[in-house]
Amino acid sequence: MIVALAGGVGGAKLAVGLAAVLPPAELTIVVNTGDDFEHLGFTVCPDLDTVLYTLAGENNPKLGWGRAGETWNFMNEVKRLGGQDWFQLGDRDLALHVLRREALARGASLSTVMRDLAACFGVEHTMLPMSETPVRTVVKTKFGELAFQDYFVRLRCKPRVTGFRFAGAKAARVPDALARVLRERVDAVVICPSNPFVSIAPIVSVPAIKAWLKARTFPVIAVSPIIGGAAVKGPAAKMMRELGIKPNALEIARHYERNYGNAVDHWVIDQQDAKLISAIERMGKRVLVTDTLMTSRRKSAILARQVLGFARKQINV
Ligand code: FO1
Repeated sequence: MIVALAGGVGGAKLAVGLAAVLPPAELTIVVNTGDDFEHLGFTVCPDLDTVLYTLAGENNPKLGWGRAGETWNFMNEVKRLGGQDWFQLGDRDLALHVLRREALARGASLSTVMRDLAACFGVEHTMLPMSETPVRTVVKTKFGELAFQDYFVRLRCKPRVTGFRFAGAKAARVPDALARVLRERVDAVVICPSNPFVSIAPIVSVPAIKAWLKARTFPVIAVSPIIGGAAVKGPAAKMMRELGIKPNALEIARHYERNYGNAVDHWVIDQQDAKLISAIERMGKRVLVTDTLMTSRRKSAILARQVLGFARKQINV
């Protein structure tokens, strides 16, 4: 069983690659829910929906979120009627939000709702929320705290960050299906090239996941989300600079070491960062250098195959 920890666009892309090379029985994708929030009466789950739409081939590659071929009549009308329009919900995306709200209101768990929605989209691979209960990323700035979507969308990542916290993490309860995976034999964990602060950190803040990684007997392979000193998409490099960390693959490896102890055994970095190999190896890690820029589903599958081959080499040691 391979377990992938994923959030955001980078996470969704590698998840698609892993799903292309592994059968459903051999892959579990654990998805960040720290971006989630209540908005217009809906429980919005951006990373779960991005992974779902990307696995289904229904994602909007231009926006990096929501559905392909989207129309915006609902949002235009919300705006005309004086409602909040800073967070855009497309008409096709809206159907999923209405049905998710209905199911949650009936008492269905988030993992059940996502499992049923995945089935509607023909997605056979298992994608699980990191927690059935709310865990919300709070962004700390010099001027106070911001809910994640206020920071990310409403304020377009402009505020300088000073730190993060994950409200609800202590009480987080993993889905039963994930609790079973955490008890099963796992071959390796792949940390997808997602934002370490607001995609991976929330997942690792869930007590059952944190304890599982600490007591692990399997290798953990992380793919750097920083290529050549910049994030492929999103605010990861900006956040690193604001936290006084030089945005490069080496500093990402050091960041994980500082924050999660020896939680990552080996690193996959981009060929643009080959000069950093020896410094990362001096940390006691093995390094795979390859083209990590996933500009197509084919490239995602190629990277996934390389990451799995690299992981398998570590399993037999
Ligand atoms: N990101 C934006 O920058 N602007 C939006 O209007 C927006 C709407 C939106 C609607 C549904 C959804 O699932 C995601 C959406 N996102 C939007 C992305 C969202 O902010 C994610 O949290 C980020 O992609 C980070 O993962």
